[in-house]
Amino acid sequence: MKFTSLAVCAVAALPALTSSFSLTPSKGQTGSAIFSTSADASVSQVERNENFAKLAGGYLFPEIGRRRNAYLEENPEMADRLISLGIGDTTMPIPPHILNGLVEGAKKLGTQDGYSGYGAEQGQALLREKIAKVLYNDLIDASEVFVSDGAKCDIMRVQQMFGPNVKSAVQDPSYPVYVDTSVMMGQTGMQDSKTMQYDNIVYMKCGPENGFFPDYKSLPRADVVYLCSPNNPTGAAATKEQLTEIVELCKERGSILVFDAAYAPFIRSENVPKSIFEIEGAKDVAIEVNSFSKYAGFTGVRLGWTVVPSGLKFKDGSLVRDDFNRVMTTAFNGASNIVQAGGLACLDEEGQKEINELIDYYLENAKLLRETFEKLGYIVHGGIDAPYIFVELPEEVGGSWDAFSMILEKSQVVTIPGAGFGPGGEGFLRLSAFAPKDSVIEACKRLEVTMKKD
Ligand code: PGU
Repeated sequence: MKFTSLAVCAVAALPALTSSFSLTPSKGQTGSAIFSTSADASVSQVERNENFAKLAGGYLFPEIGRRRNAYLEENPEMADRLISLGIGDTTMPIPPHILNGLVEGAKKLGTQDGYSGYGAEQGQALLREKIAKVLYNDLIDASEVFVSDGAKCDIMRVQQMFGPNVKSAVQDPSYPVYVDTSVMMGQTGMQDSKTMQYDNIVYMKCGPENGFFPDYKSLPRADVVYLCSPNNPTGAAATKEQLTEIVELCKERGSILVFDAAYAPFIRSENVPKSIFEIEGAKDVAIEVNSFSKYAGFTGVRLGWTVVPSGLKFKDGSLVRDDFNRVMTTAFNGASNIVQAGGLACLDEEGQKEINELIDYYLENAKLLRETFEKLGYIVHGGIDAPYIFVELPEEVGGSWDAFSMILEKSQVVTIPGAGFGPGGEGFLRLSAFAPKDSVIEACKRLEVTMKKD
């Protein structure tokens, strides 16, 4: 493996963005003056939200896209060779029964009887009931389910509900939305340029040494604890014992657990809960965000849900569900009625069967990726109950952004550097199994050459 000859970008974490938009100065202006002169008609008198100025760079995934595009601009002949194992975006078409649900949902809108306008902001009653029954075995009630346009959007809404005065704890590394939205909400101070951590966030280190599960007990208390299982980016799936421990701890410390179960259908192992509500006492401490994105190839269709238990209370005794309902009714107008029809189709027997087949397909890809790196002598995590594999990089690589650049340049395979998920991700590389099987096989062939150890 040779890293030295490459013009790699040696940054430890996500660097500040150079905008990919072309800002053309208007007549008579110089390029630099466009940002600074008060004579510029486009400069308002509105103060910038200071929290946005704290964000250290752009959002991770567009930054990956920007680097891929920059590479292709310089090497247009490589366009056809490029394989994306970067962003976790589904590639398989929506299977027939679920697709039919969407089509029928759309057709209904063309009939007088079937037409519907603004839906219930919390989602259609039938879909909420089916989610509670089929996915939670009635461990929760339909009235605790809020249907939405996706888990990412719900994480921001949960943050809006909590507001600026809470302290959040995140797994490190973690899906960057938890930290970025905490910063946007004003919960944090600045990012320390050495540790790459934001002030007033509790970073719960998750590495091979603790089985990628946080040791919350030994860390300062937080008001809100974000936990994702199966995990993005590490691919680790928490056991029943681990989840029981964190639920008990949150109860003891008076924290609210926000459990992100977006990858739940990938769980195939025994003793790995698909929902936090399988854990005794979880309804006293936890909210669960979830999504149809990875279940059914709905990343572009957009459908998710959040479960807020009816008994969960804030310190003053008020109900968390009431405030979340206030956010949903005020700033959301219900998921698309067409899409909710697709969601219903996902939850009947045929839909469930189609979903399982899709998941099997991606898990097979994950296995191929895992085996490729293992054969080369790397330590590989994840990829068993999750669509991501997390590869330990040898020290001589220099950094995960270096590895990202090297693989892009030498193999034309897009990956995600672990450092993009927080400082704890440095030294790792995430590869996504969401890709056509042929592409994964081809990527594995190329990686066998590029990642060969000397
Ligand atoms: N939660 C987790 C843990 C995720 O990894 C993702 C997507 C979501 C929620 C988003 O769910 P939606 O229901 O589709 O909103 N993670 C992908 C996509 C990244 C992004 O944020 O655009 C990934 O590659 O990590």
